[in-house]
Amino acid sequence: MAVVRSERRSTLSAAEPVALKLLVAGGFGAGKTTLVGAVSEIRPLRTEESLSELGRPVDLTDGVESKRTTTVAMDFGRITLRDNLVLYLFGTPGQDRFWFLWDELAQGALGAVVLADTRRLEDCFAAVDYFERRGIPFTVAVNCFDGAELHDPDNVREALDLDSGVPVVMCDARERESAKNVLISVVEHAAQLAAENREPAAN
Ligand SMILES: Nc1nc2c(ncn2[C@@H]2O[C@H](COP(=O)(O)OP(=O)(O)OP(=O)(O)O)[C@@H](O)[C@H]2O)c(=O)[nH]1
Ligand SMILES: [Mg+2]
Repeated sequence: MAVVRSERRSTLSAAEPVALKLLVAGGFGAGKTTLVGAVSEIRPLRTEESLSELGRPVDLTDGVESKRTTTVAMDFGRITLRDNLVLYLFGTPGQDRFWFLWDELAQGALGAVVLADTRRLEDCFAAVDYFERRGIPFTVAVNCFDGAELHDPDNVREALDLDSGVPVVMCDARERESAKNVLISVVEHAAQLAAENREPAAN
């Protein structure tokens, strides 16, 4: 269930809060945990574990060699966008060995962020594929890491072979306002798709 209102449906008022679930996905080390932590108004729940020598053969750390920990289950945070709109954020683990968790995490999600690092753009292919196949609206957010070459959103769209309607935005996952704009983009995109689907088909 993507939209959760209180049980008292019959007495809904305009001011009653709506809670939406969003996923924050993307490749290993793209900044998912960072983004959830940057926007969350509650202390985010994290499930970080150390990247050990033992894990090296399984965990692909190329390009993120300085990374010391990784998410092994999920991140969880919350942000109130407006008085009556609350987003619950679920950050996915970035490594392939945790794919089995995705279906559980994605249940009831209204939409998703796919965080991309242009130095390793291919790492987010799997997340893009996942949301496309399930028809979950998503925004691609390019996390502009220091030192990474800046790319035009259209080039990123082309490289990821995205539908023209999928928003591509630039962000800094460490900055609250920047991360918040990414979430707004997802909500607006999902709302627009929902409105289009409600429109009667033209004859
Ligand atoms: N310079 C810079 N560093 C960032 C940015 N976002 C994240 N980082 C750093 O990059 C590293 C990876 O960030 P995480 O948020 O753990 O990435 P993740 O996607 O959650 O990683 P996994 O859960 O292991 O897949 C951390 O050391 C962050 O401090 C950014 O926008 N700019
Ligand atoms: Mg993480």
